[in-house]
Amino acid sequence: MDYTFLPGGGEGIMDCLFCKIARKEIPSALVYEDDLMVAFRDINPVAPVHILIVPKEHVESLADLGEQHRELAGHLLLKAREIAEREGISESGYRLVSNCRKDGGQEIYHLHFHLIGGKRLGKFA
Ligand code: D5M
Repeated sequence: MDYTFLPGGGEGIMDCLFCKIARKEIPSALVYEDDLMVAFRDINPVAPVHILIVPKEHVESLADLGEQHRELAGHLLLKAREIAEREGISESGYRLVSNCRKDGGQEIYHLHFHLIGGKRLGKFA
């Protein structure tokens, strides 16, 4: 199959690191999975809890979400809340953030939310 039509110079479904993690081709510390998403621990945690919430569909960033992703977007948010509860950080609080494109500091061009908590977090830059 020809994936060169995809944005990002051909970097897409086959090459994408988070697609590979979702397909279990690369191991991860998985904390949750269903038909639409996976959640796994960030390899470089910035807090005691640092989990990545990742759709299985290859959407590049928050800026690339469309009307067709309405259900998926809601699902990711509600599951993030559930996972936070399961991780025991719901009462003390946490941060859910998605770095979007260059100025947002996005490194992996597959949509993801960082669920970060377990300590008092500093304010934004
Ligand atoms: O965040 C990308 C995040 O992805 C960053 O916090 C490191 C994390 N990362 C990179 N490779 C892996 C693997 N293999 N497992 C788990 N976590 C990983 P961004 O918002 O794009 O800067």
